[in-house]
Amino acid sequence: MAPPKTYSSISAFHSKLLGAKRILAVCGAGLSASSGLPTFRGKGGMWRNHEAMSLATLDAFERDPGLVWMFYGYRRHMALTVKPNAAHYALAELARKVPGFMCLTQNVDNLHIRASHPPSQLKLLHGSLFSIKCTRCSFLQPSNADDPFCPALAPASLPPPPNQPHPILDPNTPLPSVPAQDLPHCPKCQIGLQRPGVVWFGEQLDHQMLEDIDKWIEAEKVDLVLVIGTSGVVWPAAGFSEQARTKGETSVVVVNMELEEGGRNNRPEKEDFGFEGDAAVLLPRLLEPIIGRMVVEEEGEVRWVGGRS
Ligand code: BV8
Repeated sequence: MAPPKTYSSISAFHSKLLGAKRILAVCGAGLSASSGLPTFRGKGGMWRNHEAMSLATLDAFERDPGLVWMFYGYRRHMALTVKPNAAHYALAELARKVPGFMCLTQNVDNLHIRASHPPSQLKLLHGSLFSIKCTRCSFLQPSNADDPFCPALAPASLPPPPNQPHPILDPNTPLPSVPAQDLPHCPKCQIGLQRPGVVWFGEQLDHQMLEDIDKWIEAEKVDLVLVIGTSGVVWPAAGFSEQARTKGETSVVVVNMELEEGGRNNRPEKEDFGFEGDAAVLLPRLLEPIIGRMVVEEEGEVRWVGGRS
């Protein structure tokens, strides 16, 4: 792995970090990439022979709920088989050390939560694979990690043969069609089909959450915005860093495997920073003056040494 190319000096960033009282983070799929979860760009953008984004719509679900549930059954299974990485733990520790830190994530994989990120400093912009809601009465099950979610979705949770891709990913292997009656129905109204508690394209984000984020950004100037592992293509998530900048004297810090990649509002201002490389390698280094160094105990317990008390 090539050493991260830094377009900015880490020491200059560290002095900015140590003076920062209010920090916002906007995270995307790149944050979970080194945990082993595909991003939406490149080959990760396709599921079998479907555009992943085309399956993340109410239309697709109404057209073929079995196919869309197989897609989400697979992503739930994958998210359960991987672990949070050092970047998730670094952000969680930053939240414990900096009360003025707020983390906005587009990721629905629950890895921030499994890294014990304080819930009051975390906003799940696009929901979670592990909350389930009724398409008819909106009855919500906030946390369900059944894998498979129901017997009909078992093919999506099969362990792949060693060193081979998951059989379900092979578009040449026919996907068992799942009739709607075999799909999960609402335990409350007994009628509605259940769906993953994620925000699909064309659907509004949670209104109260958007209001809370707006209030947090507008309350006081934001010193730093960390834009981590996101292509900045999806709205309204892509707009928060510029909104924070409007309060003035804000440095936007992009952490991405490809800094030059298009999409993101790439007009770095002189106070901004850019660090190119794996977020799981870069974030612990960038946040070290505050969070210290991560130590993983035998049983996998994570603790921090050093840093700001
Ligand atoms: C809405 C949940 C009101 C489901 C998701 C304004 C302009 C244009 C379009 C719109 C607009 N306003 C609204 C729209 C429409 C649409 C939109 O933004 N379309 C885009 C595609 C143009 N937005 C919506 O529909 C939103 N709703 O606006 O409602 C409304 C309604 C109708 C019409 C108008 C208004 C709802 C959007 C939410 C959709 N749900 N997820 C699911 O996951 O299945 S979005 C989903 O895709 C993710 O959550 C995420 O947001 C997005 C993927 O983006 P990224 O996370 O950035 O991932 P990506 O793969 O693209 O990039 C990865 C990056 O990481 C890359 O830069 C790569 O270089 C980097 N990387 C890779 N490895 C690493 C790394 N970096 C560091 N380390 C590594 N190791």
